[in-house]
Amino acid sequence: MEKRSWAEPYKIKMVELLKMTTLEERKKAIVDAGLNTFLLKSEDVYIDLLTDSGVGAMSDRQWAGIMMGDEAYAGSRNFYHMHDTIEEYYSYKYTVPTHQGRGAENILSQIMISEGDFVPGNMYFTTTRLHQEIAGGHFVDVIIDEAHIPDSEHPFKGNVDFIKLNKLVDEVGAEKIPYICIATCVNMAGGQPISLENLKQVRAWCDKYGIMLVHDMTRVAENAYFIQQREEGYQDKSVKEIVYEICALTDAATMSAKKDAIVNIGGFLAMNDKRLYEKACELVVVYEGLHTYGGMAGRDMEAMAIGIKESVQDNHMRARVGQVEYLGKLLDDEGVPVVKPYGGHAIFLNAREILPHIPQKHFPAQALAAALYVESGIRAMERGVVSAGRNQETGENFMPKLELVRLTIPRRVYTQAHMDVTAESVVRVMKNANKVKGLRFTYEPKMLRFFMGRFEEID
Ligand code: PM9
Repeated sequence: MEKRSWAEPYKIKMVELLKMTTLEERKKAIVDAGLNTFLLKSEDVYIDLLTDSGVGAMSDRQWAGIMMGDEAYAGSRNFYHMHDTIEEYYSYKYTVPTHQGRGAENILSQIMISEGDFVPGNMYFTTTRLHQEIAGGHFVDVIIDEAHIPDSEHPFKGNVDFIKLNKLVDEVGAEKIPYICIATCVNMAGGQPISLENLKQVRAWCDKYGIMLVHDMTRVAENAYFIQQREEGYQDKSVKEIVYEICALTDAATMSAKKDAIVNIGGFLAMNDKRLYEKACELVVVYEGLHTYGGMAGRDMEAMAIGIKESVQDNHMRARVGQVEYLGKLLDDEGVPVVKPYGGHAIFLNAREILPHIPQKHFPAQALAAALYVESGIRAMERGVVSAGRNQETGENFMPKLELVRLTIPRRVYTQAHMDVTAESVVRVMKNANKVKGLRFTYEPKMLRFFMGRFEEID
């Protein structure tokens, strides 16, 4: 077969210099950080694969847009540009800007959820579930079982399981379900897409029960790319067309624009219903800012409008996902256990298999992320029992089937050689896996403990 590589559709105009550290410096840095990669100083990190959130490289057009910021308190022209772009590319009629994704989740949860409600979703996300719980709701996982199996090759692990969804309605009644929250390219499952076929069925299910369909569209373009590559009937459609089709099936959306829309800060809540929009406007002025900026500067709204247009280009997506796949294949070839199929934004290491001697209660993924940093200065993120947190009612730890370390690739930032170095480092850590020790908390925050929790090794 003819080979076509995924080279980037851009060239590099400016570079950010990195500090190289010694092994001794890294050992000290990780202990100072309580063995939590979130608490490392960025300047002590060589290749930063903590997250793809707010860390993408903006284009020359986006930087030019920054200079066009209209910093009026009210009615900035950049807001209208962003608003119109969201309607044109994502279909939603009304947009309420927020400082980032969780700002939108807070407002939506406060409006929609009453004490004792249930919110089904295709796997939890940390901030999303917390806002649902703060509003008095309970999250219910309705993703297909394959999503919890790291080496299942199901092409659409983000799909909804209707047996689980129907069981929930039978048990609690449709009136206790204010909405269903569907994420595109499900983060905690390993960046796994939902198919359009499944999403259309969710739409029909919502119509049948009169339940609203909310879209966590943080990584919608990556999901659209996978649909183009994998779902029958979509090979000739552009990512842009598929993105629009996905959004048009849903009633409202929360967006962390720091991911797919390639901006350093920003998000929004968008919807088609005017009443919901009016309620959201009432709350945005309390928590975020006026309804025409919601916590963002004019320049940031401009960068977002431009970023949205760039994010749905087929060439961009091919290179974006191509780079993630490139890292996945390197690791796979070396026998490193990773979540399959490869995700859209990250490669997830299966810490259970890499560190079989550490039981889940001693946080193998947290320990693996710390060990990788010490080995080479690469910063990854735990996505296992620490991230899952505790059941707010029983106080027990959630014990997720997936105990993963996420190597998250920022958009348009690192080169193929950085991916090579990353894969080599993971292999070296794996070869010395028996030296990695389990951990315990020395400080455990009550909420979102993965951000600021501190740990020590258990001898
Ligand atoms: N995701 C990530 O690194 C950043 C914070 S959590 C470590 O993956 C989804 C699917 C997300 C997400 C953030 C948010 C919240 C909502 N939904 O971070 O508030 O992946 O902009 O968005 C992170 P904000």
